[in-house]
Amino acid sequence: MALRRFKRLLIIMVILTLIVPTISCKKEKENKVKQTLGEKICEEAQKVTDFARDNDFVYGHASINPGYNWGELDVDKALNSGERLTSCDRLIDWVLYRTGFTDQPYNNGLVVFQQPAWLESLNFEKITDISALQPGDIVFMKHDPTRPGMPGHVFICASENLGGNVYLRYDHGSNERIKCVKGTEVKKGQQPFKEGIGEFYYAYRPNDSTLDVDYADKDSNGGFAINNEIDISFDIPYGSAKIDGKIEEKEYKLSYKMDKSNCIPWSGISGLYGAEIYMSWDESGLYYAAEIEDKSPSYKPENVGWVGVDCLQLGVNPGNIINNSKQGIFFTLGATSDGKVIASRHNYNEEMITDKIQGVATDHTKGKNSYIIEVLIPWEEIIFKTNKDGTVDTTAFKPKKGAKINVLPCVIDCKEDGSTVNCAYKFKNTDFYVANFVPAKLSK
Ligand SMILES: [Ca+2]
Repeated sequence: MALRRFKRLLIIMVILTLIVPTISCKKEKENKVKQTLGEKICEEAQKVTDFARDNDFVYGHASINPGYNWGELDVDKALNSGERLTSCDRLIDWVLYRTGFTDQPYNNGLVVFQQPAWLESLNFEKITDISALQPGDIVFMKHDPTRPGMPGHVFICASENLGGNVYLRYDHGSNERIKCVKGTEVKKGQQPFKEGIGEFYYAYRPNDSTLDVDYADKDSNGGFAINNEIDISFDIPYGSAKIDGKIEEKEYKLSYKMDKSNCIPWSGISGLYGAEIYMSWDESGLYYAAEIEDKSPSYKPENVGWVGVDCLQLGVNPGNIINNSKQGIFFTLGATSDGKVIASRHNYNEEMITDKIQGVATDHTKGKNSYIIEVLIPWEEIIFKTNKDGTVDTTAFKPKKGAKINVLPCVIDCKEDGSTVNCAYKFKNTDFYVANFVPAKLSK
């Protein structure tokens, strides 16, 4: 009997051991999800304003969106720790980036007069009644005299109405505000602080439908983890391809998908475009191809340069010879309407190399969902000795199995008339400097 009772007890204990942690984990998760988006915005605004004050940020126009540059709130990890600039609109970018709205331009960020349309595209609700503001609302003030109809200042509301339309706010609109000189209302030397709203324009409020975007991609960290890092490396397989604008399995054994899940725009705003990229190599050179999602690709007549045309790019560091502090050798590959690839090389020995590569573009006309660019870049265009000042000398690189050749693939989407770059996609933690290229090597 005793043995049977013991067995029963043992079974109950085992069941309890299995069940109890599951219950407590679930409870914790539910608690985190209960936080509203407005509360989350305020929580991030608190962290960001404390960080900017403690790390001596000053007022100015950041050339790199602080969301990317300081997303981790870590001075040592920031890409450009020399520039500690923030401003009213960059605070919004920064806080919303950390909240999960990471589809933002890498350079500069969204400026104040671009933000209302952006927030509308994210399903934020427009609020026009100043007395109804809530914590987490993005509040715009009138108005920029140089841009009629556009807001001139923006901050984050941090309280309910305290009476007489007085509110607390998070605001990076001046050195005084960044240093929290005014921050005596709640806690000395800290945001949020009380300041009159002046000429209220309107506000944008995150709501439930806002959750359709990145915010909804919840993970174990409550859904707001900042993870810009991707673990990616390329083994470029040995093999020859026929440059005909058709991508075939026998030509390219491996491909890499670039899309919203693993890429960010370094310029412009877009989450809609993606590309499948392909590489291989043989003794004649590097084969590079991509199928790029774009319903209205732009193209240019022959030999007018690359700027303002949809294109495919590849940065290369042959043999990883180029110093980490420098940019790689870049190839930009646009197309003409009749399917010829226009090619230019830049950073070193800059020139149009259209006649030195082989290239074909297909479906580069309106009406298709995607277009293809396929090229062979001969090794002679990659291995060369440049200026006497030693800017780059890659002649030590020998293309062979195991040779390192880090790369930066990039896809640029321009407006249909080629007037503006909408978006340029690159893998998330990659950048122009070869230190931030994708590790790659030639394989057999
Ligand atoms: Ca082919």
